[in-house]
Formats: sequence, C-alpha cells, structure tokens
Amino acid sequence: MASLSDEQLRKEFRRIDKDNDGSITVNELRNYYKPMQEMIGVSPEMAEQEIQGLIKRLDIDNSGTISFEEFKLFSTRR
Ligand SMILES: [Ca+2]
Repeated sequence: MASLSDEQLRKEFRRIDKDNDGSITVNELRNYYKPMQEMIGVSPEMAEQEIQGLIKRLDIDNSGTISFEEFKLFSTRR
C-alpha cells in the first residue's frame, strides 16, 4: 500500500465501508480483514490482534470509527 493514489484509496475505503456511511467501524474492518488474514494462514487470534492494533493506529480522534481522512493519513504515512 505504499504508493496508492487518492482514487485507489477511495476504492479501497469503499470496499471496507460496507454500509457506505463514510466511516469504517471495527466490525467492517474485521469483516474485511479477517478472511484475508485467514487465507494467508494467520490464526483467528492473531488476526484479531492485528485488527485491534490497526484500529488503534487508524482511529486518530478516538471516535471508534475510521474516517476516510484517517484512512488516508495512515496509508500515506507508510
Ligand atoms: Ca461504515
């Protein structure tokens, strides 16, 4: 995810934001991320830890959800 364009980021964001309300909840992130983790052989416990870690890093204003701005900040920082 090093050099994603704004448009790519939006696409990615929309893919995770299942109900399209413009913010990603823990559940939405989990639904998106967990199957991917399991596919590459990560245990559910590890996947859950990853997800919790991601949320903590992404949710800058501690709202419990991830806005596109937060998502973008995170993606461009790496
Ligand atoms: Ca949402």
